[in-house]
Amino acid sequence: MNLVEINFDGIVGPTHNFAGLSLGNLAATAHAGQVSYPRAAALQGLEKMRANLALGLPQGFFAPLPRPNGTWLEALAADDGTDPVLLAGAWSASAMWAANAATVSPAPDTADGRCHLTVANLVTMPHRAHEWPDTLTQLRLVFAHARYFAVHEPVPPCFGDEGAANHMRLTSAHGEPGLEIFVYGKAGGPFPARQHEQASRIVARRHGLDPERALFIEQSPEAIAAGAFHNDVVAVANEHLLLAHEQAFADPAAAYAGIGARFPEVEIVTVPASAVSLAEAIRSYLFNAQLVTLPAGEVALVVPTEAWESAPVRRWLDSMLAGNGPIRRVIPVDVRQSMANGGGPACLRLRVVADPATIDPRFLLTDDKALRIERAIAATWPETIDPQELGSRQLADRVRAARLALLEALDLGELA
Ligand code: SUG
Repeated sequence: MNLVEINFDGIVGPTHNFAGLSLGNLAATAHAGQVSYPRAAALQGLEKMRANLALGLPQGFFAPLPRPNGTWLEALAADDGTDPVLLAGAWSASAMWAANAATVSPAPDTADGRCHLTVANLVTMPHRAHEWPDTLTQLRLVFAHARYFAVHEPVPPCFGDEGAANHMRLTSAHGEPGLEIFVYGKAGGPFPARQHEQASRIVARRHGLDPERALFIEQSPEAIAAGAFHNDVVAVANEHLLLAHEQAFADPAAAYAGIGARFPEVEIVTVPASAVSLAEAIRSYLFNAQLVTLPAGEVALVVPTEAWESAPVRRWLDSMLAGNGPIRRVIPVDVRQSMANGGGPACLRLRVVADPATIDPRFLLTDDKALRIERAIAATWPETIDPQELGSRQLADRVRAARLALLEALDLGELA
């Protein structure tokens, strides 16, 4: 088996809009009501994928889900469109943030030697709670080979689960067994704690993880209160390296001791609040970066331009690059439209360690497919959406046709 890390990015859907639906996600609430640029958003996401592909990183993608979701509105008896929040929820393109699609345990970590995926129920936010049925359909298509993959239903809705955004994996190499770290929040603060401990424990048991190689860590309540609605806003891991803000975890000393005891090779780099405050880390999304090992072995951090342009973050990154720290390259990417809804480079992708030969090849990016995606987006995605337009029948027809044009270009008619 050729086990490699493949990043599956969610293609930004044609209904991308700013409705301010996510309490506790400061970027999303700050942009509520503004005009969005779905075409530019999708092209930005595509350029990020192309740049990673050009670096020699295997790249996959997920198609946007069918939106507006009329079935959901009907089930809520809200299809008359008079409830603006539910209406916006039905139109949300939030499935673009593929880090919330599922939690993934690669084959070397699981009891049956298959790669396990549990689709996230996303129950905390109504506009995201209706993603999972269509996401599950798509995951079962991408990872259809039952000899290599097990794709599970969501955990019961009494336990909130937000997928890989609260999950990190430490390992000597992607294809080797790893330590899986689940980060959960506790309720009681000003904003919802979206990842429940029980949900993480259910996922770990279902995936057949060795209890010695699964760790459950509480996220710091002050990080959630400051706007870190997912752990991937304040921490990121790759192979043996963990990069985290000093205030990421409720009890950092215990967290690091627990990690060190189970995975002694770990290298932990913490960014002190004196260098980058929690507020600036969340504003700039320094940690919502893709920490990747390039084919030549060099470690790179793919950061949003907002992080690169932040003076304190830049100082910290420059000192990392000037010294002999583990990160040797910083690659800024422009995903501003997604960022304005609280989604950085890391939110846009789901990491799957697998042999590409075992995956439906239609979901693996090539230069030719990128061109087809680009043409479909450029020809059919709306240039702008004013949140006032949500509910318009004309716009609904247009965005449905746009998605179908993309599916056709990718030979993915069964998702129509
Ligand atoms: O769930 N934003 C998403 C952003 C998700 C980011 N993902 C990770 N951190 N992995 C969310 O809050 C905004 C949509 C709106 O407000 O209209 C939104 O859903």
